[in-house]
Amino acid sequence: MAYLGLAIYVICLVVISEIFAIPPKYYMDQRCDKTLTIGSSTPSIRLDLTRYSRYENRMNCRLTVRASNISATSRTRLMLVFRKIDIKGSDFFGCDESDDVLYIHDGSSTSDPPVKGLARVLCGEREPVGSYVSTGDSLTLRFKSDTWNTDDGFKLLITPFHTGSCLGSEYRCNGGQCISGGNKCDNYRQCGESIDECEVTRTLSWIAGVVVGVIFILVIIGLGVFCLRRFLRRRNNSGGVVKYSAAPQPVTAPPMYQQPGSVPPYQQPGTTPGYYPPAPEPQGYPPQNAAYPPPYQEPQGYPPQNAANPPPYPQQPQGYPPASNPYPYGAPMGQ
Ligand SMILES: [Ca+2]
Ligand SMILES: [Ca+2]
Repeated sequence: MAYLGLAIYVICLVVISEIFAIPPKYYMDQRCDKTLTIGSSTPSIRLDLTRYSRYENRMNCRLTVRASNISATSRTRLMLVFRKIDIKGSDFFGCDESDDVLYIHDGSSTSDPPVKGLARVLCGEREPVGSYVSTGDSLTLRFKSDTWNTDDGFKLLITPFHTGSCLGSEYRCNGGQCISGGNKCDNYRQCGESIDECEVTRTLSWIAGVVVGVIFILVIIGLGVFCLRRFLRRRNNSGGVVKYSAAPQPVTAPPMYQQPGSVPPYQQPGTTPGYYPPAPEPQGYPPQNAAYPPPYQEPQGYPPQNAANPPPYPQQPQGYPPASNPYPYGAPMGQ
């Protein structure tokens, strides 16, 4: 819990520095062909190539950064530290100036020489280690990109400094540079080393890195297990794979069919010695307690006895001729 609390403290420090822009952040692609002056009250600045995740194609941007020079004791030179660089070209064996590259000149013009210690052309993903200083009060950066394939760009930390005797409010780097005391313990390494950061800050940063790394690994493992179980469940549901259990399960025999009135086979008592359970009572048809079939009903006669209006029985047909005149056309001969 103690480590977690320290990690939260460092994370909060980073979040607060981002919210309040400490040190202030500038984006080079928003200040092309301009000069950015760092005031005497500004301990240092952050300079990113772009605020977006990737820079644009066909860039040709130049920016001069200058330290204010208002008195003889002012911090009139600039110290440069790389926080990140991601400028990948098509040539994996070196920087090709026809691809995406960065130039940093020691002066206010692109015709000035590169900063001492840095290559004339910068690219790749491995940021130069340590700090690099100007001889004057200015640095000029130029970034150019070709027509395809972009990357993250770069992130720099630029700090005004002077040499000689440091004031009480200043901090001295190992290289003898006097920087503003406001740079101390702010979670940014303006000296290019860790000496301008407090011991506790470095420890907390290391712990926070470990905690974040462990959480990241656990999340990756959890996602992997979740995806694997989901995949296996889908495959089993599709019927393509028969799922076997770890231990064999007993198979239940199907129920034996019983002929009505017969004795089930293999249960003939008395054929061999031993105990035989009584044979089950054969089930007749219909079962005695079955609700179906319904009881026999007396057929209904015709006409129904309880009919309301039974039709009359047909009358006896009338004879012809009538009995009162048996010979309407005359008596037969001989009578
Ligand atoms: Ca490119
Ligand atoms: Ca610092």
